[in-house]
Amino acid sequence: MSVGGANLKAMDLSASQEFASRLQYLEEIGSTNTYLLEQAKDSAWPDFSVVVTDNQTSGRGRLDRVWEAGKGKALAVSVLVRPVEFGIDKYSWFPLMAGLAMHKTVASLIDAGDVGLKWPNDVQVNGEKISGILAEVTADGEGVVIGAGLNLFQSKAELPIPNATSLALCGVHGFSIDDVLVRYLAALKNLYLDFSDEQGDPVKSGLLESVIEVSSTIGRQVEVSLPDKSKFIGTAAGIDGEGRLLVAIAEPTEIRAVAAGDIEHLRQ
Ligand code: BT5
Repeated sequence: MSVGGANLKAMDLSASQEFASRLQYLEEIGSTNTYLLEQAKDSAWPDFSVVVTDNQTSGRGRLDRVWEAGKGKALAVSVLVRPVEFGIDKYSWFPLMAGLAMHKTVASLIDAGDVGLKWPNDVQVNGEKISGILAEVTADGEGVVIGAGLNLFQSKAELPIPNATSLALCGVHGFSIDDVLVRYLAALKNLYLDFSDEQGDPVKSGLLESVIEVSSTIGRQVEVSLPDKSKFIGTAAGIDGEGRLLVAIAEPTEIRAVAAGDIEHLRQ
């Protein structure tokens, strides 16, 4: 077992340590995902290795976007999984699984507020983004680095977009990084083990049902922006067995399955 040595002593992560096969705390890093993708080339980083910082200087979002959080203000965590019970065709479930784990984390901490999972994996409180997920396949195609950012201590002025929030802004105070991280890792590990036990079957493992249960997207009118920049409006009707969002269109009447893209919740 390896830990972050001297760095880890500066930050007590003893509760979180229990859930990681290897845990490294970094005082500063460009991107925990980039770092762990590089480390993943080495088998000394086993399944469920974790890298964490509260000072990520070049955080990455999906589709080359940026994740921004000031020093000491947010949690950035990346988890390396090397599944043996199922193959790459099931990897599309990791972002949703991580979003669900983060949803559980946030919901367990805040007293009041509506916590929702906006497809595919933004956690929002009262419609404001508190967490984002970026999952990336390792160079050998046999693993995934699941990155998550969670806003902890930012004031409104310290957040990069107006439609964002932090745990502090939701009235959660007096917690340590370890308090938050242990909830996320425990939730993610449970979901991952259940999913592995069922060879990556989202129905038998209960993952699909749990994701649908906390989804704030299903049932809403949404505008979908596809990676090719085309857009359409419809009603989010469900999530299929591959984690795709099913959107019902009126004209022509059809259901479209969206694998990758951005969703805007429209007012009903
Ligand atoms: C995400 O992308 O939300 C994925 C964010 C993943 C960050 C983690 S931190 C650990 C790991 N290491 C990394 O380098 N990344 C991962 P996306 O859905 O594309 O959303 C990006 C958009 O969210 C930006 O364009 C902003 O509009 C907004 N945004 C950026 N920073 C934010 C923040 N701190 N809070 C809320 N919204 C933010």
